[in-house]
Amino acid sequence: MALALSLGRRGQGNTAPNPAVGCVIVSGGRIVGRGWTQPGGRPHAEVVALKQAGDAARGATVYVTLEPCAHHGQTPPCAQALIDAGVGRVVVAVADADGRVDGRGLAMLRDAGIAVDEGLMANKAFADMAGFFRRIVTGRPEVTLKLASSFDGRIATGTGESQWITGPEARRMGHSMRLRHDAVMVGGGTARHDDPSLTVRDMGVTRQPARVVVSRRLDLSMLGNLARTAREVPVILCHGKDADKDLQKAWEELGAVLLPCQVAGGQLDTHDVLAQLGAHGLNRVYCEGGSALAASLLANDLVDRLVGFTAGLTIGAEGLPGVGALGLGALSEAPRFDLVETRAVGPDVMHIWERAEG
Ligand code: AOF
Ligand code: ZN
Repeated sequence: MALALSLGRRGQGNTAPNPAVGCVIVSGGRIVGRGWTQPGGRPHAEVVALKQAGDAARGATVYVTLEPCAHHGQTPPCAQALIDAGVGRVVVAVADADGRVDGRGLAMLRDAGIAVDEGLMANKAFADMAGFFRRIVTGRPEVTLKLASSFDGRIATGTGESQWITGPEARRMGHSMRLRHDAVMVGGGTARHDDPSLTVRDMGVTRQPARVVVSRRLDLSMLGNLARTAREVPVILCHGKDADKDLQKAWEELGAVLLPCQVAGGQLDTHDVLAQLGAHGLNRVYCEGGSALAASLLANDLVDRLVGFTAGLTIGAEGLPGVGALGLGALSEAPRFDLVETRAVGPDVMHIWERAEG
């Protein structure tokens, strides 16, 4: 199952709206098939592993990180494929919360006389596929908030200089994290100020996560890097329902996907922004700022993971803070996260935190 989990992670950021599942088929103490959910979400992991195993699947044990599907979706059900292949036993890490499956895959296997065990390494599987489960259950994707800052939490000097606070190693690590998400997201201010391309570069990859910009008025440059590359790598614009119609049309003509969102208190409502992104099929979103978007997500309790890259320099109070005002009344209201990893990355330190449950 540990191997199935690591195979599953190969698909992370590449399978939405499907979860990134891994599968290993073992026969006579040998691995005869390995598979993971393919780009775009299909074929499913089990189908890939079964194809590799061929006749060796007969009587074999199958380790799969998610309950095999039972529905006739875009492909025939994996549970049926496992039955047809004559496997002897199926070990599943977690059940599928998708209403079309939801225990039916396990029941189909058991009804066919196959031994089924559930729950092996369930916590790990649940964590790896948390984005999928969150979207299926709550409608919104899992959100990682990244902040590359000075020791004192500043992302730019008072004059707006920000390149570079952290070193090339941290930037490279940041790019590899982009790849494991379905989309990279920034606020309109960051898009205007930095003119980012938000793509993954110099890593030998062919596939790019989508780029999401959250901009109430759509007042973004149509000559910048995002607009220039909108036909090659998807650009999704979350804008206010009140945004200028001509701008909406112009962005659509450039190839962007437009998602109209609710406005609350003069700002885009990030609850609705994430609901729209979930409805669009995104499971895992990597937010790279700026300070206003970060503050809104945090204030609305919509951040699941923090990734910090901290550099050994201080910028001082005149610098731009990484997170805007949260309007906290007391320290006890501050969103809390638990430390899960720290690592030296070149001259900087990376720290990863996950939302404290309860
Ligand atoms: C599996 N193995 O590798 C994955 C599964 O639209 P479809 O037909 O591709 O079905 C999508 C659903 O299948 C998805 O919502 C989830 O319940 C399940 N994903 N199932 O047996 C896999 N990725
Ligand atoms: Zn399936």
